[in-house]
Amino acid sequence: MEEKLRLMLKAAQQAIANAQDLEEINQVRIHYLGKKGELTRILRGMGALAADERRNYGQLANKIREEIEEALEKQTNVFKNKEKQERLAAEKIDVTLPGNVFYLGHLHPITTILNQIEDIFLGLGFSIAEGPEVELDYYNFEALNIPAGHPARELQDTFFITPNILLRTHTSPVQVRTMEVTTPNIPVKIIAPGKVYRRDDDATHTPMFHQVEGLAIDRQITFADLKGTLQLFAAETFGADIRTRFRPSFFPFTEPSAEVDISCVMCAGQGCRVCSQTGWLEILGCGMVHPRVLEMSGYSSEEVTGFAFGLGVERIAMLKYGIDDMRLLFENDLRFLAQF
Ligand code: 2NL
Repeated sequence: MEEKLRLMLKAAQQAIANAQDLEEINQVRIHYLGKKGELTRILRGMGALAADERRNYGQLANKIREEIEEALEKQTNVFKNKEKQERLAAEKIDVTLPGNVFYLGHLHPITTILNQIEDIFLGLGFSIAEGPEVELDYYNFEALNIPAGHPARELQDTFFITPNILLRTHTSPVQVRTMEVTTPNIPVKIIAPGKVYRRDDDATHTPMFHQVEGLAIDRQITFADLKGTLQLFAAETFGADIRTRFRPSFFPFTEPSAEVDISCVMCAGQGCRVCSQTGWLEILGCGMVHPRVLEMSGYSSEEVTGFAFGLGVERIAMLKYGIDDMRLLFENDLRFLAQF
């Protein structure tokens, strides 16, 4: 009997050692300790023994059951640990690996320059005025001293929607509208930034571009105020060392009129390819508001004077960033845009 039990223990230990996983361990448990298992079968055979023998073998059988249970539990833990190690290994992350790169967008260079220009004039006490891009002929031409048949209308190459409605060719109509609702109040100090449209398309012209126009009206506004304002704008935009030059010019809505050049940003005035060896770059047009323009919008040209100017944002951006083709700004090629 004892021999039987010891052999069974040996066989069970062997089977536990050979088990490959938790499932096989469970099979071993059922085979030896289950209701119809080996141990139960041997214990059943003890019915024929004497009482004291039965007690001895009973005790031995219990000890052996405990030993098998212990061996089973030990091996179960081994497999459970192994499983846990494998799961941890699978979940392990290498924190030294480079992360995923998320490419952030940024403002379009025109928006950046527009914001900078607005900040400069806000700092000088100007307010921002806005108006429609689809305009009436009156606000775009008539009120700016450009009557029907005026050669400037031909030159502007306007996109007409109806004979009376058009895409604004400059942001001046915004200032006209502002004067109309403000008169006779002074001072007026506004800038009008926004999109404008002209039938033009080459390396230095796109059919849509951005303008900032400025207007100041008050008693005794002089050309000196205009010069000081634009010199300050040029210095803030291109650097403190920049020089400006005012050349006589003509616009129907200003008298006198001037074009403003800055010393070349590439060669500082020495003469180079960018400034066509002149040392100067044209950046904007300006002048004293024509008395007729003031009167048409309800101001007395006897009591007030004003200055006005207009600049192309793309032109400023091209000079600041060294861009040689304006069309690049609107092709939305990220290889180009990501550089700014
Ligand atoms: C240029 C020239 C200019 C103005 C725009 C203006 C507006 C009003 C009255 C008078 Cl309401 N003048 N604007 C004046 C002079 C020049 O723009 O070459 N722009 C790119």
